Amino acid sequence: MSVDLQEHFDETIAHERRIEPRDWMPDGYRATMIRQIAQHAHSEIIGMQPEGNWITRAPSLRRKAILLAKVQDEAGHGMYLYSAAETLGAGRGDMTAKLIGGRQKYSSIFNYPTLSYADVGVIGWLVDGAAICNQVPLCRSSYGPYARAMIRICKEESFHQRQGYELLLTMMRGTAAQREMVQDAVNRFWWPSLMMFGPPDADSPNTAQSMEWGIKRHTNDELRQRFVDMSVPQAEKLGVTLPDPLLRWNDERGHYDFGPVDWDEFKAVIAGNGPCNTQRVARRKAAHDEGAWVREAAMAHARKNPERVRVSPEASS
Ligand code: BYC
Repeated sequence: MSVDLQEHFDETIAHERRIEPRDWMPDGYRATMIRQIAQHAHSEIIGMQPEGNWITRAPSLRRKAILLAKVQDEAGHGMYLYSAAETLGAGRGDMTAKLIGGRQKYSSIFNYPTLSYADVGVIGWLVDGAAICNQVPLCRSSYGPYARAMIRICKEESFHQRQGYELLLTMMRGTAAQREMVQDAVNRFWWPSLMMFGPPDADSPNTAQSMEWGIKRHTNDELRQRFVDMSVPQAEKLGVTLPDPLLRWNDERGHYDFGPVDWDEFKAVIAGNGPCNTQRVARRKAAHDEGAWVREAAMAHARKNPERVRVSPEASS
């Protein structure tokens, strides 16, 4: 590695300019970007499952159309993100194999079951809300293709969040049983939503380096706090109780204090032992296997029309 290349990289980061695929970058930066983008892409794709569970049982045509559009958006997000990872030399087939083999992660949140239609609303409100909190700063991430993908993703996530909140407002204006369903869903999803931001800063092995490289713009704890501060007034307006007896405004800090997150549960979930890990990965593997003929057909088509279609050899794996 020449000193010039390292200097150019450091200067690009220091001046808040973007690293592009053609640029030299340290191996560690490339590996970190692939790790984060692959994990993010896998989350979007696995994230289709919990909500997809309710498409055939949506309570009205309108709700079904909204949910279908949302789940399709998640597929699109996964595709932009896999493409962004490919610009770093990662192969899509390889990333999928790593996901299925448990060698790459996806967000812990998608290992919880969706037990009622209120969960669709709560996922929109809290899970997409947490995603927005985490992802808006990533629009300024130092790796160009990732930052640009995040701009579109965040716009769509913000529609997702609103549809969830609107669904919940509607249910809260309904019957006592509907209000109970919403409260039950909030009780189940609140703590796992806080875990989406990752381990506490003191136990986060990647944060310091990722902040230095401009990949992450805020620490896990900063974003978690921002999410809590944002959610409390929304919960009040909705008329639900957040399941944390220690949640209260702290005048001195200018933030809400909140109770301890169960990090043992988080560790178990990311180690593969959450309520739905096995089912989620098995479903992903089955979908991948069932789609083999589509990939083969696309490759056969590409071979017949080499001028019109340019695909990477990786697409067939
Ligand atoms: N779940 O050093 P840390 C969505 C892992 S998609 C699982 O803090 P980092 C949506 C972490 O990977 C949501 N694993 O890591 C989709 C690392 O392990 P490895 C996904 C987690 O990377 C559809 C280890 O723990 N969003 O919102 O600096 C429908 C130590 O952590 C989790 C993204 O991926 C977790 N929650 O920070 C609706 C956003 N947390 O990789 C919604 C982009 C941590 O060393 N990603 N780990 O084996 C990020 O912002 C960062 O990667 C994280 C973690 C904040 C998640």
